[in-house]
Amino acid sequence: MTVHMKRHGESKRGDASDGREAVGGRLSRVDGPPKITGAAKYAVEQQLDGLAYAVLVESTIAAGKVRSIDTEAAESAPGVLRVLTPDNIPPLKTASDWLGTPPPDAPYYPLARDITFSGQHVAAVVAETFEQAVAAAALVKVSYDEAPAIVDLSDAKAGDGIPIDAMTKEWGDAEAAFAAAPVRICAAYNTPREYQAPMEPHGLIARWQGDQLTVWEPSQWLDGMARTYAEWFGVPFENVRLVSPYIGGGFGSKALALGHGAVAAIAARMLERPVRLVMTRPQTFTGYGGRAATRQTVTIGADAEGKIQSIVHRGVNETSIDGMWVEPLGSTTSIMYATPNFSSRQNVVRVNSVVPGAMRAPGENPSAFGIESAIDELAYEVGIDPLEIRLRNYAEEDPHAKKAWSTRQLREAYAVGAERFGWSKRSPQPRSMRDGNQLIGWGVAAGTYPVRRAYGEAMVRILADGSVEVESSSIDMGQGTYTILAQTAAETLGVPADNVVVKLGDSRFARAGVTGGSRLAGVMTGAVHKAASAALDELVALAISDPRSPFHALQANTLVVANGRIASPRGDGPEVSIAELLASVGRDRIEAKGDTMPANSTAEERYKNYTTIAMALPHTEGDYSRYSWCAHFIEVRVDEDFGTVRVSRVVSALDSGRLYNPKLAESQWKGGIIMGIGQALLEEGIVDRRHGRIVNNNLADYLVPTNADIPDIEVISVGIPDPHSSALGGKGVGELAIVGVAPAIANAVFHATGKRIRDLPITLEKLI
Ligand code: MCN
Ligand code: MOS
Repeated sequence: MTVHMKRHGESKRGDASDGREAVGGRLSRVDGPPKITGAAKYAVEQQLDGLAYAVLVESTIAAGKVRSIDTEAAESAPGVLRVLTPDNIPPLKTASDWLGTPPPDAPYYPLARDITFSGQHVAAVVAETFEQAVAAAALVKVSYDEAPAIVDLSDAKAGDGIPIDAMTKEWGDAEAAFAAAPVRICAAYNTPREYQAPMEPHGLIARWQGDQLTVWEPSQWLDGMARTYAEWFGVPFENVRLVSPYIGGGFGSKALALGHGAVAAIAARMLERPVRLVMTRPQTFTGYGGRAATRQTVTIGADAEGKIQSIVHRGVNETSIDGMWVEPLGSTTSIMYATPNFSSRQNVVRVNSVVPGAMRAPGENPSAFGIESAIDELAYEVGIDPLEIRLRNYAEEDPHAKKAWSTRQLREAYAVGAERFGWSKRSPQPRSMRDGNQLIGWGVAAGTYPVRRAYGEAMVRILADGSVEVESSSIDMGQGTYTILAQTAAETLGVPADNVVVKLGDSRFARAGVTGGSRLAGVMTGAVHKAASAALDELVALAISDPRSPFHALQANTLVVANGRIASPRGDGPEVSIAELLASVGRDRIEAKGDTMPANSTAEERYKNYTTIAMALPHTEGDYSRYSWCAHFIEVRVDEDFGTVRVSRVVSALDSGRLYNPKLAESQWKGGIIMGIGQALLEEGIVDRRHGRIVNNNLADYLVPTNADIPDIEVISVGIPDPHSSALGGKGVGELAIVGVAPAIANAVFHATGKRIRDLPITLEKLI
């Protein structure tokens, strides 16, 4: 078989005319062919001379102290170069956090003596080969003084936790309004620990050349991670280069430099050799925290028609003993429905686990499970349709910020979704629809995610052959950055997308902030548009003003560039290709670096924008409140005898504003919905209460959906361009669609069975 590879795949040349290459076109993923054929080289696949291999040794207790580490057997094992322990590694400096908060002047040891969770790095073995390192790591003997651990939120020792006052949201008098309301519901909803589980585990190769550090590491944030490495080792930011050309998924887990990275970089420095460290699958469950387990109580008071008078919400999430993670449980609760009285508060509880982390739509996702289940309960209590109750309580403005929505096509999403799903044929009573011994249930729920905005930078080059290069230290972990930036440059410059090469994943390129909070597409299409516009202006100016240009005599003040060719707007002059024009004026390139920072920004502000999240623009800044929205309509079939739940149909209508590439946005939405099905029915980190350890820390036991679990999913865009959300009118896509899936399924399960499941995942023993 011959594999014919072109940079941007095969099929689109002929598609140029149908608009696929422009912004808004359905161009296929330009990184698809290299990924499918294996040509794409992932970060840790670099072959470097003298590469040594590090393997981590992790704590087997969840609380206590390391008494001693016996490394003798490991040190004399074949091929071993060094065994690192807390006693023989140099201390690093503590790095600032992602807000850029100045760190305490305290040393940082990525190998621990004080144990606060099971799976903490305590030692590492470096050897000539990976196999030798694995074998020797098994010979490291760690003895501990064990202390009692708080295993999870339900542990009696856990207590009520610490109030996070910054999360408190209140207006009106929610308690009094609830007490006076004729219809009242109050219920508690729980979500377990969940894990990002990307295909590619965490890992890196670190190499020092003098005081220059190069790190090949899958990364959602090259500049932020480079800053952390630089601060740890006390070298200038410019001395650290992060390289991350392809990423096998992140889902929030790869945005920060982590302890294992510090260990590998220390080993590389000590040995003066490049060191590769790749986590085992079990290690990925504690190398970075998954979604925090949460508990929330939602109390709703309404009038007899189901109009909400009051919402009282109390939430708690787990965090670690020495780290802080807040999973904002009141985020969806406070904006989804109009209510004159509202109160939301949140606590965190410290448990002996790794500090929880970001996982697709942190906050909004578990928050929606609470409020979107509760509103369904209210609908049954009042006796009206679950879709109707949502419309009756539709928030015409942001009830918390008291600002107009920039755009909110949620009513349209309800209408279109209901129509496509056939919602009007739903029979209202639970257990009233069946097919043989399968109980059929139809559920609806809404979802939302804020539009996070920041400034971006990009380099655009028009080269001598007329092709275009776009460079950015942003990344593509599968969501489509390579493709949409090619489309943006192609459209702005008037060249075929096939002639655009997008280079990402190297911190030497124009800087980029974090790929998190579904902000990258909006930020980077804006930056590329700006840089490409500047390059185009320069090209046109050159064509008009350079005496050697064929357009010089035309006396035009502008020209048109389309399909890689330049002509006068009236079509009455010459017409040449970009390459011919550059040749005629003796230029081998035009280069423009553009950023969307305010023009008077200082170098310090620019650095801060790309290496911290401190400069992110609030989604309620100015006159508007900016969110993406969606409505999920889901059918489940529950086996009456066995309690097994299958999702048999999903129709979702989503408002992400203007779509840069509908094909990719649809794929993102489907991915989010699939992850939501996993969350609803399968995913749960199970804690061994004796050892405070996640027992199902592998992909055989931590269940994620496979193709057989997934029915046809129909996604429909109802967005309109939103000029307040981004330069090109798009809102966030990546995280939106997971939000609301789990409650839509739980609501469908109630409709099917009459059983309200308020603890995820909805497993069969909860139904029989
Ligand atoms: N898009 C679009 N129109 C818009 C916005 C986005 O067509 N108006 C499409 C583009 O293809 C774009 C993609 O959606 O590349 C995602 O854009 P955006 O919503 O801005 O999200 P980011 O690029 O910032 O990606 C991060 C986001 C997050 S935060 C998580 S978590 C997540 C997600 O993307 N992790 C993913 N999607 C993922 N997809 C894959 N395959 N792997 C992951 O780890
Ligand atoms: Mo996404 S959890 O913000 O990387």
